Amino acid sequence: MLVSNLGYPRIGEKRELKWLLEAYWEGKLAQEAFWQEVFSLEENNWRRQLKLGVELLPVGDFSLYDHVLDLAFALDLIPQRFEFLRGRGGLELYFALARGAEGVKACALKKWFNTNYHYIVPEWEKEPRLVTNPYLEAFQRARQALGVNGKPVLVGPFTFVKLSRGYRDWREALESLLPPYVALLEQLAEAGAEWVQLDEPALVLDLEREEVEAVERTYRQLAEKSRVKIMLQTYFGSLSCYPEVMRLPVAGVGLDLVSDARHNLANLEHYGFPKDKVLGAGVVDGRNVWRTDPKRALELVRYLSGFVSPDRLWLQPSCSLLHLPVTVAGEERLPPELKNALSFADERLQELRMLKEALTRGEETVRAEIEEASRARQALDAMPGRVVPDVRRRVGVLGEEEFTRSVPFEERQKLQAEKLKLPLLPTTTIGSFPQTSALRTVRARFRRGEISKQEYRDFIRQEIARWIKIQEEIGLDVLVHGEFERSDMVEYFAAKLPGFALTANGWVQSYGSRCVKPPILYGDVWRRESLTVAETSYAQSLTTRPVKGILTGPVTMIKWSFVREDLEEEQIAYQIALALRDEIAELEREGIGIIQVDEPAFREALPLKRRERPQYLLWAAQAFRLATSGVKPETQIHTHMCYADLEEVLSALEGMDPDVVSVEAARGGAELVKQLERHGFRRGIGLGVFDVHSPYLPQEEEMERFLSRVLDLFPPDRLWVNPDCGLKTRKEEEAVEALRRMVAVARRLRAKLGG
Ligand code: THG
Ligand code: ZN
Repeated sequence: MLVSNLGYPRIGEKRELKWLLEAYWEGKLAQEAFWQEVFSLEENNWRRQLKLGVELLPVGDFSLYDHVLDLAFALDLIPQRFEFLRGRGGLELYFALARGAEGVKACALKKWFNTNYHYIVPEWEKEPRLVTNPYLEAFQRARQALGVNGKPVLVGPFTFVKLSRGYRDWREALESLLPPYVALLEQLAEAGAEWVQLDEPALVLDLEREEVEAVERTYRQLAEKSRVKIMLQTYFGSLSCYPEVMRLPVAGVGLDLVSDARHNLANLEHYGFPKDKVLGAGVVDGRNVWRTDPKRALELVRYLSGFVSPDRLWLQPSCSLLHLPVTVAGEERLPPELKNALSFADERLQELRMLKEALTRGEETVRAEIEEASRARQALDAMPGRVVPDVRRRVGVLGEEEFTRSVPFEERQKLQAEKLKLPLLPTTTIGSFPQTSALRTVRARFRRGEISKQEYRDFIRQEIARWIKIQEEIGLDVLVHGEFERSDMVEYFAAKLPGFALTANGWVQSYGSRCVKPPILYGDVWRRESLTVAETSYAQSLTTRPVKGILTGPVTMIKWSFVREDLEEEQIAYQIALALRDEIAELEREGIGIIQVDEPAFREALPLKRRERPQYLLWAAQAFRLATSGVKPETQIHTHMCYADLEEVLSALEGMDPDVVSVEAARGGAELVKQLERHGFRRGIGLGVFDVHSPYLPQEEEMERFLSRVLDLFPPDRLWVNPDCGLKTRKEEEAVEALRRMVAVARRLRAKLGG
């Protein structure tokens, strides 16, 4: 029985990788020094894992930006538009794909399955071929530095194809990957690697018959042609082609026995486990932060021992630990009962070692640790705030009327038009404006206690007032306060809502050097104080134009946090929804007539398996309605989603019963409008007419052409004009100029329409 790890957080305990990357990009760190520091971080990560008892050390999972990009790069899948950069060396080219370069757009970022991690989408403009082998290099570094025979980790061919774009035919693409994979594995075998972990999370998706057959073909050939042992690693759910995968000639199969474990276990029970393979048993959670229940985990492993002999059993996390912060140590500001009940990456590895000890040397040897873990879990359950009877009662008695607006949309539309008196094609923004370095400095000083709460608040108010003026000057129709009080919206709301806790240093990589610090939702959620009323109504007091209130919806609050497991997500969503409902009622009382509840995570929260989607969509839409349906008919409810790819969630969008939806539309917007019309979606729709993530200013002609096209398909009285997302990441001058142009376009079209 061995302790194996699938991947470790790259970013470093103190976000060392972030600082190195940013220093290098800013030209403050020379390339040689950069590499040296990066390798030392990588080595440090290895040492930590070894010290914590990892026996099969993942190598090559560390990445300067993203592991999917690493593989695309090794396979020379460099789009033509970057070719002119080749002369500048590998590192420049690599970062250009990730971040763009002068006049050249970066490759797309997409969510890695249903996580909050983004990968770089490989673009296939030509045949892949192996040009470098970063896994071999990492393997050799580990051996040289530590004398360890590491386990190289890379994305497997099927998942790689699934995540890529630009090939003509996926079958051909998969086929074309065989030679470079064989070469890559051969180099590893040559260097003395015993095992290679090929990550195939795509095998937990719903697969077509033809896809399963292609997977079988690919792995048969790979296994046949390579001397290294293949651990075919799956995660993020149960394997959707269990019997087929078990028949493959690979040396091991890794299963996620935490998320959706039921199905994997049922398959194990039904089909058994092949005698010729190693079972990589994902028995501790790589996605969530709760300490493992050692008794249950031991029971699970004992059960597995009935199917596979101990020498063929690896204990491992359910997926890479990339999705967890590094360590709980140092989180002294958390309530002790909560801190004790948590397990981040390092603690997960300790749990694995403890399980191994218990199973190989007897439970007595780790009796104290087992008892301690059980006690910690009980203490969590007994924590104040874990169960708040009033909250449970309120959710328990919800009736249909709390989920339903008093009048249907068609009538509301008329009442809202009368009250708001907006022009045709009203212009607005999504909520956030650029956060200046002055603001960030003031916030940091406030956090350090160098300035008072009053001074901090005054500064925020100044920013709000300044931007109300700017928005009036630009001529926007519906204003926002600008969200200057929020660094990260989820963190901001979590800080105010009982039931959430914030860590001091619980960073998780989101993409490249960017990290988030997901709140920990451990208790019942309720609204103790106003969340946004002060800032929003202050903004409204400065202008006669309507100011739109901006909140974050229940699904996004859940999806971007680490969430308790003793209560169904549906129930948690209703608790959050009720807190928002009270906030919205207060905003309404304060004279706010338009309220936007953002759900940017609505789509990524969609379960990977189709069979689980209808239920999710139902409660997710209900939670939104619970939050928003208490308002008067003339109060207008908006929602915002950060993408145009709405096909999967269209029916739920209707079920949310919003008055206006704003979406990204800069690409494929006309298609989206047609789709919405076809589905009979008769609400207001705000089309993102420019891409806020691009540093290039939008052209008026382009926006005008786009909107004119849309107006051929869509009634002008339900069309809004806005950027495709918040403007937080833009520079102030850029944001102002882009909005000016947007308003100019809207006005011209309005004149044409005779409005
Ligand atoms: N909030 C949260 N999760 C998210 C997003 C968010 N996940 C998806 C998407 N948005 C991710 N996008 C980003 C964009 C910017 C940053 C992180 C994720 C970012 N982070 C700062 C950094 O790494 O320097 C840290 C921010 C801070 O100091 O709080 O810039 O909007 N929860
Ligand atoms: Zn957005």
